Amino acid sequence: MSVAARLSAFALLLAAVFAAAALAGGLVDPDGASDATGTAHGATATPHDTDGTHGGASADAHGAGGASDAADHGADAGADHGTAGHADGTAQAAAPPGLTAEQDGYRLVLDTAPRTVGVTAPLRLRILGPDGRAVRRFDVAHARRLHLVVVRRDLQHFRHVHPVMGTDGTWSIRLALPAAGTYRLYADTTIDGVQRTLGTDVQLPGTFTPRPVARPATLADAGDGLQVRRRPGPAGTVAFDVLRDGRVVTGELEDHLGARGHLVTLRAGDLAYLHTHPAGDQLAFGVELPGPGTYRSWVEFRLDGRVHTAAFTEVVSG
Ligand SMILES: [Cu+2]
Repeated sequence: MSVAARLSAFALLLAAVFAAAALAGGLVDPDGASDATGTAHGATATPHDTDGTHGGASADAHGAGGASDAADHGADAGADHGTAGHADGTAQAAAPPGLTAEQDGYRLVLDTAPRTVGVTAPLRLRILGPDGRAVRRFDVAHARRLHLVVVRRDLQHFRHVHPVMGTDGTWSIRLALPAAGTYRLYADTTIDGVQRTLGTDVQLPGTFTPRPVARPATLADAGDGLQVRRRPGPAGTVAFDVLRDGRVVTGELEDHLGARGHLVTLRAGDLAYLHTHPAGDQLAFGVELPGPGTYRSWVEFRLDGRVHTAAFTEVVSG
């Protein structure tokens, strides 16, 4: 056997071992190396958008269910669709995004976070590149260079905000976390065309009373007298109708950060992260859930110049 032949035999063996390990861990993506599809994993996204009026910082913040401090829904910046998939061609497609603070040498460092329940305080983070220095050049994906999703680990208190970057690469925003507990923080970025979502936790001291994930339902409240109804969409998608006084208003939806809507889905337990955008003009999303589990999704859309959020639970049995 030549050296080359032996090497490739070894590579095959390694691949088989990794595949077996991945199967054992139940982490196999149903599509195999599907990170390049750009539907769920790759799609970047974006949301909320508000020009923040916090303390003069121009960060924007938007809370679900009206829990946001200083949320004031401003106009979108120019939309730019940078829906890059994980086009790095590596074989790391098995794990869903958002589970680690480091990926491909890029690392999320949380410098400052709120420490007191209900008190608006700075949150500062940096994304360090493979050279160990703060990345300062981010691609614009859905009108923002960084999308920050914050949610308590029991899937309550969802927030989607947009920090502002300083010249040294530090991203800051002022926000208040409404209750004690451990929050998961996702920094959703695109750098050189590759989208990555890095995650870390923030602990907020106090008496923590976990709440169960809401039971699956087809109708959810979106505030301001609006409701959202979930239904099967075309071609295996999941679609949402926005209702006002029981009437569908989907046709009047406005663009929100470069898309008709946004869908963030988290898996209960490990909090794997999926961020999806509709392919067309409707709120219809091709979500590829990575396996059995309970999932909580927040659909975000803009109507009457305001961003609205409705949350849904889905249980996928194994
Ligand atoms: Cu965003």
